[in-house]
Amino acid sequence: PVAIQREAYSAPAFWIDTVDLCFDLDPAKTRVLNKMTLRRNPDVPAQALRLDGEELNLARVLVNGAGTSFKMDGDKLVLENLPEGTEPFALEIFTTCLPSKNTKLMGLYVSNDSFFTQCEAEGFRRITYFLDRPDVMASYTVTLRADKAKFPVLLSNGNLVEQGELEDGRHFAKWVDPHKKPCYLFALVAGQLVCREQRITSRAGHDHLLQVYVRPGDMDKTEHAMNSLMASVAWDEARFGLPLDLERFMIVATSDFNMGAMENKGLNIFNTKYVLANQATATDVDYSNIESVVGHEYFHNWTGNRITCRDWFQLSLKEGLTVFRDQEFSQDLCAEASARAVKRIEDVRVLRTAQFPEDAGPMAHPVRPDSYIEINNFYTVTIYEKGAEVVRMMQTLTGRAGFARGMKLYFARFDGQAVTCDDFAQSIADANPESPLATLLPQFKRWYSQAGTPRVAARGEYNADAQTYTLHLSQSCAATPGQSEKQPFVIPLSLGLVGAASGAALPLHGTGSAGENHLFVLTEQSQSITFDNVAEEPVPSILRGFSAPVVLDFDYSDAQLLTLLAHDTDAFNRWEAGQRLALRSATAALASGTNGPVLNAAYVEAMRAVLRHPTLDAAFKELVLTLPSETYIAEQITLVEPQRIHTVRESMRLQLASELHADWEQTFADHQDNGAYSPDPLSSGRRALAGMALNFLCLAAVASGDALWPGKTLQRFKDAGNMTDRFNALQALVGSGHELAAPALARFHSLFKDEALVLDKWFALQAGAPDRGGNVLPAVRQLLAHPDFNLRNPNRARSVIFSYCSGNPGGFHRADAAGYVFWSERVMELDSFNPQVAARLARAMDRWKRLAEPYRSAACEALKRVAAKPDLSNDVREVVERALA
Ligand code: BAL
Ligand code: ZN
Repeated sequence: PVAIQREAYSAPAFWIDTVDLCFDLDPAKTRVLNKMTLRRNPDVPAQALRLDGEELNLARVLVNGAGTSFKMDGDKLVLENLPEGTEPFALEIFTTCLPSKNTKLMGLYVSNDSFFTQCEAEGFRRITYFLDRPDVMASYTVTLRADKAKFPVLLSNGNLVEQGELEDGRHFAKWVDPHKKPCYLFALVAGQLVCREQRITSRAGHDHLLQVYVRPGDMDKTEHAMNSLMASVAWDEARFGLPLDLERFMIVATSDFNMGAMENKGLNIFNTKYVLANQATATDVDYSNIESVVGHEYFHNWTGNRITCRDWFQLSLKEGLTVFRDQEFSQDLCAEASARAVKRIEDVRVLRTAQFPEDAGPMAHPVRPDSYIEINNFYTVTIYEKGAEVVRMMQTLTGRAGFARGMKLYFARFDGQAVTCDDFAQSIADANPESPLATLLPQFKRWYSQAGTPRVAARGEYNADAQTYTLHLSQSCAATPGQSEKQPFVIPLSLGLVGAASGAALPLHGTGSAGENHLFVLTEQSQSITFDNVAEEPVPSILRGFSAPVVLDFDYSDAQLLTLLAHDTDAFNRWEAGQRLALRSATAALASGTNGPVLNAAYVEAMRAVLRHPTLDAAFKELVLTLPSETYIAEQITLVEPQRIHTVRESMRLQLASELHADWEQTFADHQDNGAYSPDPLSSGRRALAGMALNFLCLAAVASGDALWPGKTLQRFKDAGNMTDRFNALQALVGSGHELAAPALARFHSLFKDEALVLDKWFALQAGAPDRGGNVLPAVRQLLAHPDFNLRNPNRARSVIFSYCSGNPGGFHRADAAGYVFWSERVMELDSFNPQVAARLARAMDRWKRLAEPYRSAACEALKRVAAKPDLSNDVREVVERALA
């Protein structure tokens, strides 16, 4: 396979102005008549038209109504004898495809007897021959014809302009999209679906119809998605002045979907996981995910659809920006500042546990990559979450109002176009000429071009006589594949000082900032900043709110961290202080090899103080009491012994469970909600903390042999009025390894055997359970043989295989290599029908080179076994070859 290079971009040789598609939908063989008008691009030397296609059967090609010669070059359809000049001409292509045999779930496929499409990034070529690239934007008219009884609902992008009956029990619907779009935003849906409808009037006074389509039987799970959609429409108009530009906006849910959801113009197609929720079947986390994914896809309507990407190297132009927007949306929906802080901590946790390892591993790539073999492999946490952090830093450097001004300029300049990350950054800077972003723009854009996570090393000096405090800061960034040297980044550091003795927020003098917070922009390799009139020795609170996606190295003493944990006015750094303390204990235990208690008394007492704190939010307490994950701990050390990390972390959990036992009992008692279920952040936080208490109480009970709490937990599992409480109770039994877990799991299965998304949870909980003597892998193998397991359904495959290989390091990294053998078998098995999902699973081995023996050699062998498979997809090949390089 050949790598595609960003630098090799050239404009298309032809433009496609209009596309008229007519589908005769039949699962076994669908006929597609594609009538286009094209014209040569006068800016590009005259050349043949080379159309993309994949797994299509070509029946006919007509140019201006007449037959024409053509040839095939691999998958491409090449037309050389086209009219000269730049006048439009008509091209008609008739093909067939096989939706029921489409196991890749890219292009047109069948799920539960309904038709769906997925075209991003390069799926449209599996529907018809086309210039399948995002800078070719066309106007679409789509006619769908199908058996009326089997496919009563026929949907495509835009507005329904005509529908009616055909012969033989068939019917048709014709849709016209009023907006030009790249083909990756094309969609169609046909099937037996029902819909929840809502009419709304925008702030600007326009009427719109919102619809959420699901399978019959799922209507009672659509209210939250609809509410989230309405909130999204209102938010984008209020915050960014971006209204809904369509009369009708549709969301359709399918249970077979490679991704989370897809922002097709006016016809979003969603994984059921991010649509369906009621209190009996969905947890608070599900509710919150639905809100952000519905928001995310809706916000793409402007950031992605109205302005799209020139090429796929610019993917973060729409994804980073849209993740930033969905994060802001969820924060803005929080009524309380504390809930906003909790959301920020959750987002940072994802970045640090998933993106930082990516940035340090074989798949490291810049936010705007320079090359790829398979674009599907670049829908990554770097493009999405790090990309969002880059946008967030732009907002930090220009201010909230300044950033909104920049967005306005971006739309004024580029609405309706396919553009680049440079175009976006330039717009934000140009709208804020006085801002540090404008003055530092070329350097700031290194965030787009340089991969790797920068480290900021900080050192403080307090001069009690002069009452000055100086922070010495320096930055560095390790080499990443293809980038050995890094230039300094622009790093906005939000800073404050906390009195070491008093715990007070100290006023900042000498910085030009009034108040207790200062934004210092680190641009050089090393810089210092001095604060005046610092009346007492301070503890620096650096990188407040995680103001840049960097690792901060500061040699805090335990006492300093305890001060920040108790007093910092910045909630993020308060949480971070607790994480640092826990991490420090874990790494010390790993280094010393001790089998004794890992956590010191001061830490345990600090956790007790947090639990008992009268005013802190429950959600915040739950975050503080959550120990750093095994994956995150592993990232902090050079030679990783996964079993040792698992043992150390389990012993930390047990210590928190037993030493805080009375506090957990009190916490559980204090966080009972008997009112109506509501998934709002405050109530969710209370349930999360109560669930955590139950987990620790069961853990302690298993250790002590006490039967009280497991019994109470089983009762709560039975009586729970919502899925969050029920699942937390089940998790407490499974997580503690108590014998009541087995009957509870059996009961849970029988209660929810017809609820696919709930069964996914049931599978995932078992595959992700804490390993005890190597018991998880045999359980996982049994789960694969369960009648409800179906490898072809991505959600189900993820629920077992990914939960084990990527989400359960203690169970996966076995000294006997059986976990890696299992991984290689599943990657190859999945690759034979769905390379995209297989390549995701392949990423579970990214960090193998840091493993200690015998894991390292065994992992390498497993990777080589996969790489040696002759008919491996490009998707998996790119991942495993990079891992082995
Ligand atoms: N564009 C692919 C799915 C998403 O990021 O919204
Ligand atoms: Zn997106």
